[in-house]
Amino acid sequence: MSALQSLAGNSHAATTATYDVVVVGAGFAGMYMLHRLRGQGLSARVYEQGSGVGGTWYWNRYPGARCDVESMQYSYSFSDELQQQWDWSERYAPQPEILKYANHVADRFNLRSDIQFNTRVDQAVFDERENTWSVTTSDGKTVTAKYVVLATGCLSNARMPDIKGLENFKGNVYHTGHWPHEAVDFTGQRVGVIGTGSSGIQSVPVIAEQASHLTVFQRTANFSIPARNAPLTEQERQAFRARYPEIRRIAREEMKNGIFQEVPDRGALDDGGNERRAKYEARWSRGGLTFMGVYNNLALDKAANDTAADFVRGKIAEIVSDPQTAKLLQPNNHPIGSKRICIDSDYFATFNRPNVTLIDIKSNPIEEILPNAVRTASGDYEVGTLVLATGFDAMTGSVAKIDIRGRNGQTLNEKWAEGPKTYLGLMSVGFPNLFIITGPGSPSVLSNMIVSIEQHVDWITDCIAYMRDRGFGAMEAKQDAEDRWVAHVNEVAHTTLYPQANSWYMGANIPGKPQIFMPYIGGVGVYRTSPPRAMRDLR
Ligand code: NA7
Repeated sequence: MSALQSLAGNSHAATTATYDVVVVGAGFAGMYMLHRLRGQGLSARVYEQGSGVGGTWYWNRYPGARCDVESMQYSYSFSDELQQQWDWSERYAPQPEILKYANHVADRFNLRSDIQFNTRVDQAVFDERENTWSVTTSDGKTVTAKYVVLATGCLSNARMPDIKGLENFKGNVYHTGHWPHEAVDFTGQRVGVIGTGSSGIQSVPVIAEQASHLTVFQRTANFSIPARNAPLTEQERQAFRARYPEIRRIAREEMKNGIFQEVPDRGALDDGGNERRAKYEARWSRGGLTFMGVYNNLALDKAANDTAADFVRGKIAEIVSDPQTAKLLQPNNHPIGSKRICIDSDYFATFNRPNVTLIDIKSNPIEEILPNAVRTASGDYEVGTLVLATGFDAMTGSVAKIDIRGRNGQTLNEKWAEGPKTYLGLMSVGFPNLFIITGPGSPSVLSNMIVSIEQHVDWITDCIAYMRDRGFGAMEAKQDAEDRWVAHVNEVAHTTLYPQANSWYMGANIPGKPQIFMPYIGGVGVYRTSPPRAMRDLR
């Protein structure tokens, strides 16, 4: 059935407009995409499910939510005026400030007039005769566009856990990734938090201060490094701003993760025990993601990794007074860094509070949620409010929700049934003129997202301009180029310790999801050298 026939069968669909480009999502990727497309004189329509801009920062409003990349680097670089004028208040920006920044960008670049809020994209169908996409939205309308850009985000599809009885719970249930817009007050309540990834680790200390009692249900202990968050001084901001062009260039071109930092020149086992410990101590005191940057082989060599993991386990034992609780909080089933390392403010110390209990649900699984309690194999824990910090269907979840049909009516979900297959994480064969920003197969979540977003947006903009200048109708990767890229992504991942963890990078947190390491681990610098050479891989 052709695309047009299939649309003709949908009585709600009425084609209302034609654009050069439809962009799905108005987070940091969608906003910058719109800005660049307008700069090319192209017409674009952005659809956004939320009522405002900001993407992941619009949805993740849970208490304690912060970026784990420092504010001066987790920001757009495309406008020097913007980066010189915006004042970040803290080393790690809290969610409300990042959302304010997103709104500032939307206003400053006058983006809102081309964004349709409260509108979900449900379907995109490629018309092979016309080389156009028909895009159907949740308001029942269908528009036509030559290009579709999925700016749907990597951590946008919050995942409700499949726990028996959840629907019978009498109190409020909140998911960290879908938090209400009004502040939630836990004062005097018995709260249960399920999940101890980054969202759980950030929210637990804040909730513990309000709740009469907090029970944390932990399935897997995670490594976490203190953020050492603090206000940024004007001098610190100025020091960064004065060097911004150089810092941004180095972050893009020379760093693996898109974050400007010192590059280690030795491995963990090249230093003696005392020297190594002193270096870990210094990084622990400084705080933040750069802890993992102290040596160059922590992600590659298990023996090297063990030295860092042992150091952090030792810190947990020092901080947590009750030895049994400390032991439970010490991660022991994955190399440090093979799951996204967490950055916290007083997480481990929170378990010294008299109103906080840790329950190990690995050895003692949750059996059922009762109207006012969580039932585990060993007993019931009374709770009046539940916080689910259970994560996302990461990297592919938001794309999979859209019914995307390419050549010969093939759906993207059919094509990706055994795992996502892309060329450079940007396109998928059989889906011409459809781009994914920071898609699976690109550095995306292993990098400073804004660095990767800007690179993809710039590439897509250049690609569209190239095609327009030459009057080309459609483009996609060649099959062998995609096959080679998928194999390369997989091969590089398996030279590291990352695949040893049951992480969302692997799709391991979603029952039934194919377990494939999704992001490209070669680093943003190496990755950046691929696209310009890639034109021969396209048709
Ligand atoms: P994560 O990192 O996926 O963490 C989810 C947590 O929830 C993790 O501890 C899971 O345990 C736990 N979980 C998930 N499902 C269940 C069920 N059914 N029962 C009990 N526990 C469960 O998500 P976050 O939101 O914290 O962070 C995502 C990213 O956002 C983060 O990496 C940063 O990049 C920002 P598990 O480990 O699967 O045993």
